[in-house]
Amino acid sequence: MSTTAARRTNVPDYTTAYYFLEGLSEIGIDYLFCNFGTDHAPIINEMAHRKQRGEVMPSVVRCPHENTAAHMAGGYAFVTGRGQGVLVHVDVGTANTANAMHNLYRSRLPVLLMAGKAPYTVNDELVGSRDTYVHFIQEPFDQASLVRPYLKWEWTLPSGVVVKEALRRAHSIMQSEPRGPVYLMMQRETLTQRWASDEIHRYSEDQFAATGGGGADPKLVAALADKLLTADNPILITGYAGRHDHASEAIDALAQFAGIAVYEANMTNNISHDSPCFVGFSPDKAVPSADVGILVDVDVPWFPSDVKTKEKSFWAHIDIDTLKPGSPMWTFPGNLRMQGDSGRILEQVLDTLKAKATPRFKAAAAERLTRIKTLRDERAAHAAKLAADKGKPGAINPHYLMAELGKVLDDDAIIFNEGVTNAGAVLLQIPRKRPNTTMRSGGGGLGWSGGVALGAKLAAPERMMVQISGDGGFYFGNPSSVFAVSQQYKLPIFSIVMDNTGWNAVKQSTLRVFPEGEAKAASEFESELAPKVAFTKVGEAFGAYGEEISDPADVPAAIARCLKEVRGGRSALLHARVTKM
Ligand SMILES: Cc1ncc(C[n+]2csc(CCOP(=O)(O)OP(=O)(O)O)c2C)c(N)n1
Ligand SMILES: [Mg+2]
Repeated sequence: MSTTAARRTNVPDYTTAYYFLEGLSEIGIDYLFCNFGTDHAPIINEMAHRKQRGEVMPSVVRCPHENTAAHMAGGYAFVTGRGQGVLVHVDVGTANTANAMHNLYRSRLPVLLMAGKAPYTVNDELVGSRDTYVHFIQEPFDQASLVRPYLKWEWTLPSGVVVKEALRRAHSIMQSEPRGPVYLMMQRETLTQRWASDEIHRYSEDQFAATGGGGADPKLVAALADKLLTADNPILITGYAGRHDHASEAIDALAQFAGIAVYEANMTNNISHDSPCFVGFSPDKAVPSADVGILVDVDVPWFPSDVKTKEKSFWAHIDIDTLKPGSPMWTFPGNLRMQGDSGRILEQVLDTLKAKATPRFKAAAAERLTRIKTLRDERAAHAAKLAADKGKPGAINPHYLMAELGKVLDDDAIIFNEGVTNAGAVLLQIPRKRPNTTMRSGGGGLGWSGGVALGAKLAAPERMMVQISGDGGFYFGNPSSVFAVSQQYKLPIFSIVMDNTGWNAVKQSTLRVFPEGEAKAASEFESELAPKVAFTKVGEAFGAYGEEISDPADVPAAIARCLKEVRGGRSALLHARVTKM
């Protein structure tokens, strides 16, 4: 008798799927966002088995659409930093997550995507063999290719004996910086294999932890400090440093000490807008005259077609992801680049600068702070002026709508800003005190904000989650699935649809490329959508509170009613007819 066989007589054995669920819990997966199919029979059976035995396993959140499932995992990771599991059906379910995987990859959010694969046996040779039509047509040659551009790692589980090892590897990779999605595929025959419990090894976090970002080489730090010492007009641009509180604090501290104007460009995770040096969301006017620039956690600090840097200007690039290996082209300046935890690196820069600071530098920095204050005051006045125009019936001014919302949201609320051409109004009118309380997707796949808001709510039930989308974005988000999950799992969110009657971004893009073209002459932009839609009914179908407004006079009371409903435990959907495109 072999050693394994001998052991099996004494040690209880279970299926791969049983250990798979245990392994998920061991790597810290608390939630599985699921959309099931025939591939999951072994897992569903073991879920019942483990539940019956009172054994630990992740909680299941059933999502009617995979777009919701994957984006929910993204929202959970946005709040906690911890990737969760998404379990979908073979190639077709994977295909339905592709848009979300794009968004999560570009937003550097960890997620463990998992899917079955069609069974490989057809004559009932093994438990789980093919037994239905779809098993014969759901096996493409390269299932992972459906999402491969958005993955850091992928594998098909070859045997249950390594299931926990594979999960630990998937986890270490998704959680290591820069974070992102990983993908594990499994066949039914693998999931039904039986293994003695001492054949399945544990892989502890202690020994197989993910790697984070570190500090920088002190020589490079000193080189940047020297440049700042003599800079006349330094600026700092960030896009996602706000994902860490300490990075937001480090930016503020360095900027105040050195008199640096701070911009958030094409932001995805906000820093604190309370910082006296924060001066707005477009560095376009500042870049051409900056002699020293610091890029901190950026994807697109400006559009090179619109903005040129000053000749002989010096740029430092500090980023958890300086190389952008996921982008074929990425061409922003960096006379020196430091990859690592931007907060830690900026702390190093500040310490070094403090040690070197001269009276001349301090005087120049103080003078710059006065100029920065003027810029800040001008911005605030500009925002107030825009918000003062309430719009008119049928065309509520988005700036007014957002300013009213901003008045009643607390600092802990999180805004998921999918406002597209109105995203600027959201940012300008609702400055955020706390970092990471306004999110925009790092990707361009519309339809993320509902699912992400739900996942965030699951992670932080005490906080208000506000989804803001355009009318076009609302459709992309599979809203029936979003509100179904909200109802079933008691995850109330506040959804606002800024309805400008269609795809304004598409219209504006046509006008940018062809300012005097045929489309403009004919006023034909192929952008209008159904004009008389009652979006509120989509929410109402799932027990959400719905309210449609078109008169600016109704804005404050409608927002108050919606917030009250959300606090009372159900989602609210505010359909606002805003300035038409
Ligand atoms: C999945 C997906 N399909 C298509 C697009 C292209 N696209 C970019 S913006 C936009 C219009 C969005 O309309 P809406 O949400 O109403 O915002 P608006 O442009 O009107 O401000 C479209 C279709 C996209 N980004 N993502
Ligand atoms: Mg629109």
